[in-house]
Amino acid sequence: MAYDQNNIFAKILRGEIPCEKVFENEHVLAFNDIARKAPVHILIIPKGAYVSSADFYEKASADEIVALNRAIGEIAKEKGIVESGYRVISNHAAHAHQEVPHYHVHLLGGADLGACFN
Ligand code: DGP
Repeated sequence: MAYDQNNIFAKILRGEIPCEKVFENEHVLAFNDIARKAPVHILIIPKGAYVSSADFYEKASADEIVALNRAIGEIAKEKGIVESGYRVISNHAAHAHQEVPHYHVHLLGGADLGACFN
């Protein structure tokens, strides 16, 4: 699937649409999810143009991959949810109901999220 430059997260990255930014560095932007599913619900995205996790892990540089994964831990620490716990989810394509075709990770926490699989 080709990257769509008009997807909503591309517009956020270009500053065309506002977001509640919680973290930013050279490779990564993170902001609150507009449809919050937990007290902490943050979307962590690479600044590069990657459609989904398969695309990102195939094409991104090691620096980009490390930066995104390290940002998850840094934000969790900043939000004070490392001890209580958190969940990291990334939806890839149709069966996972990925809505926005720019790779993103959901960081959820701040309350008991229930069991993921049972
Ligand atoms: P997914 O199904 O994994 O592609 O989830 C996309 C998430 O993006 C969903 O939880 C809602 C969120 N979202 C969609 N549009 C916007 C937006 O304009 N701003 C923000 N902050 N979040 C958005």
